[in-house]
Amino acid sequence: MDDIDRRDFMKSVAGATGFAAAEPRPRPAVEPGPVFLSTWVHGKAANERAAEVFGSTGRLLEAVEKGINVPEDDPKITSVGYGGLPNEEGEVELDAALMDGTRHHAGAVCALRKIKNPISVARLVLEKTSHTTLAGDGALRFALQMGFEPMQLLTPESLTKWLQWKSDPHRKTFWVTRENHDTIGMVATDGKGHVVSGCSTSGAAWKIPGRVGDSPLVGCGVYADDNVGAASATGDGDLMTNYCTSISIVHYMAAGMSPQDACLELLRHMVRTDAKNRNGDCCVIALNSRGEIGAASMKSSYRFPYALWMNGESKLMEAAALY
Ligand code: SD4
Repeated sequence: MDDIDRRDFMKSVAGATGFAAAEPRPRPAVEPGPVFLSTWVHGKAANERAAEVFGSTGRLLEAVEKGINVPEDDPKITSVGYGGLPNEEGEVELDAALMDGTRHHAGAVCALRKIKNPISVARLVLEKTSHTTLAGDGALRFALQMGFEPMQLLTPESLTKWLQWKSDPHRKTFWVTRENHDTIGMVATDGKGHVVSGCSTSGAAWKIPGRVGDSPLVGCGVYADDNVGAASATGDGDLMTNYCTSISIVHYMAAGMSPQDACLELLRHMVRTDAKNRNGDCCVIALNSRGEIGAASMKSSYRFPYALWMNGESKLMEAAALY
């Protein structure tokens, strides 16, 4: 197919799907410099570490990985890595994914036990194998082969919380409803058009063992394409997985929307298909390869703080809410 035919073909596919084809965009006259955008308050320290690593190595994928390691290592954060709340049997199972917008390829791990840095294991799936996703025992065996140290991921605090939950005869379970939140999602650009998306979580607390949320799924918790931008998501993964949130946002940006409009449009689309989604816990972040950013949550009652590192400045912001 020559170039013109290919463009027409991409446009007709885009029309049929409602999405525009991702054609390379012209670079801006003034490069924006690196930008790091992360979910939640703990995203601030993660961004700062990522910016530091990027400053010393110039490697964006590594910067996002090391940034995400910060909340993974922090036992006080009960939704990510060490100290993350366990499944209903009291075992911590972690999900993570890292996607490189240049290679258009990701590495991911699901339901990984005993290893506190799933994002680093996900990076090695990307770098050292021809696979994209490893799950469960296989993911653990791979991590051990790569030299990761197994450890008890429950902290005294998370064990106490699990015991309290377990002893409550009226406890909520995922056989009925759900609870617990946070997760780290990070999207970044080097300021020269390269983008990366990463996400790491212990998922829904008290989940049914083996449950996989949206975070490690390519197109859901992460998506990155240098021709357009990158997105990530946090909230109710059992809901958001059904909307392939991150790839949808990137496709909205490819169709010409700003990252902010693309985030809001994804949430609007969720409500158009099912009005009950107005009450969903859904938060998304995005940036385009020109360094413009967006962040949105479905409802203002579920406040969504996010963290931005740009031009050497690190700050916390509050996302726009649709309702
Ligand atoms: C999940 N989306 O496993 C994750 C959890 C999360 O804010 O992001 N909570 O469903």
